[in-house]
Amino acid sequence: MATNRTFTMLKPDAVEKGHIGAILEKISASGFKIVAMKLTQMTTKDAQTFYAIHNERPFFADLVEYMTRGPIVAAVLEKDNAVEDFRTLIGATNPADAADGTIRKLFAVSISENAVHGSDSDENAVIESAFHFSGREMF
Ligand code: IDP
Repeated sequence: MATNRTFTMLKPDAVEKGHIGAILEKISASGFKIVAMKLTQMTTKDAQTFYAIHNERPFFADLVEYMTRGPIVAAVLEKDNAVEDFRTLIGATNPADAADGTIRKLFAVSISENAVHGSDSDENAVIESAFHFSGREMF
């Protein structure tokens, strides 16, 4: 059964470019309620653990370097069908393939620096939320 929460990060490129406000506005306007949020920076070990599923991929070292180079906004979002609806809102991994109006189409630089993360399953939403937030930080 689908849960009603997903996990997101506004990635270092989006924060560097000053897009936090615009992206959060789009998330809120799309019906997501923020139930946890913070500005934080991942360590190398954090990023290697968070993206462990990609550790054999050729882009893994660059991904870890990118995700640790500056602050991110981590947040937990609530909405019916949150995981699927948020993946639709952010668009395809490669902004060149992302639909018009999606967050990646509007704000991403490239397939690697693609502005925003969204959990790809309910199970991962729970794991990723717990990676960044304690129970008392989620409302
Ligand atoms: P997703 O973020 O759309 O779920 P994943 O395949 O899980 O996409 O990849 C995780 C992240 O790794 C992407 O968001 C992107 O930052 C990076 N990435 C994925 N594929 C590539 C690639 O082919 N080259 C460089 N970076 C990539």
